[in-house]
Amino acid sequence: MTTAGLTIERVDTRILDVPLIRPHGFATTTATEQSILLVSVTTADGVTGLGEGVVPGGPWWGGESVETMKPLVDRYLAPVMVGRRVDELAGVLADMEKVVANARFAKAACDVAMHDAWARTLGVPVRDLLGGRFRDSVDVTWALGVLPVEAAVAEIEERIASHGHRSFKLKMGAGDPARDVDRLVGLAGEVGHKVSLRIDVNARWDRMTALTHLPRLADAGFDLFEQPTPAHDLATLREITRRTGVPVMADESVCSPADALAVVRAEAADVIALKTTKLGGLRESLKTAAVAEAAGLACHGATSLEGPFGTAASLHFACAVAAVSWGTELFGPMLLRESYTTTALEYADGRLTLPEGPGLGLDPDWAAINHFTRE
Ligand code: MUC
Ligand code: MG
Repeated sequence: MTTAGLTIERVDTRILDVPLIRPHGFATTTATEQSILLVSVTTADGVTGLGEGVVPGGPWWGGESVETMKPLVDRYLAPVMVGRRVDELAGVLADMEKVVANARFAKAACDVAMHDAWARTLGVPVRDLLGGRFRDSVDVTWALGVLPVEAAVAEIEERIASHGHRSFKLKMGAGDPARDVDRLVGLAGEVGHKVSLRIDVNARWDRMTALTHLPRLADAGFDLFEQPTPAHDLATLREITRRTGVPVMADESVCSPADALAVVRAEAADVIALKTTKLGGLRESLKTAAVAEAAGLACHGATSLEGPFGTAASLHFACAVAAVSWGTELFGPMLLRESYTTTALEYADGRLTLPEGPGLGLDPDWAAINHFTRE
């Protein structure tokens, strides 16, 4: 390895469309495939690192989509990276801020690809660049889309039997709140005694709706309320935290270290959904986790339904950072009907184990990638 060899020679991007094993219903849309912007960074030494630009099912979540990310990377972010060393991450990210504001999902793909290339060049796992070994595996919560009670119970029973999951997240916010709550209270009656249940409303309820209906879910034994109300309204999030006695997780409210500080100051949540995608990558995620840890808030290793490379990046992060102490939901690759890596991530007994090997620990299956590449 030479220092000149660390220099980024090219950045390539392509959009993959990968079918899901079953439709995944969110509050305002249902996904049947996942689109992924695959960013590859290649150095003068011929080392290639990969990152994924991924949002959960489209721009409804945060305004970015693979279709917005690709031109931003191709036209604005790639020129910042080309000619720079892959170990100049802080400098490259600072220079990216001069040409592109926000666009954190797009920047995350670039940040992860650079981490992968840098770690591969050094022959170490990405975890070593994030502080080194803290844990080797993480607990994985499975998320169900919006489903009727019978179908949800059947899927939970199947996931317990097949993969040993012990915690489940249920999407809400799609229908009439009272009926939605009836549905989940019924579900809790069926399986709540043997698994942990959480909800995610994706910020779709207003204050009155949340304060009216969440107590019923608290009484039914739900263990966590994820982002019941809009991202900016920290006062309502705090009220919910105070009134229901169930931990509240901030997701849409925390897309940066500064957002985390605002949630801490407002005492608006007990847990922060730490997504390396929405936060703009691994370095910004380290800053966010530090804010949370200093304030005594737990972090949950959350997902935007990334594929294997994006999930591996979040797994390396969760295995390096003590503050990711409230489990994870890094199940994305299991929701994809097929993969595009030569080896698969190891899911067993409701847990995910860090793969061996340099970089992200996964290698691309280019034939599969070509198959899923959008023309
Ligand atoms: C979100 O809002 O948390 C994570 C799991 C899921 O079903 O949706 C994603 C995004
Ligand atoms: Mg969420």
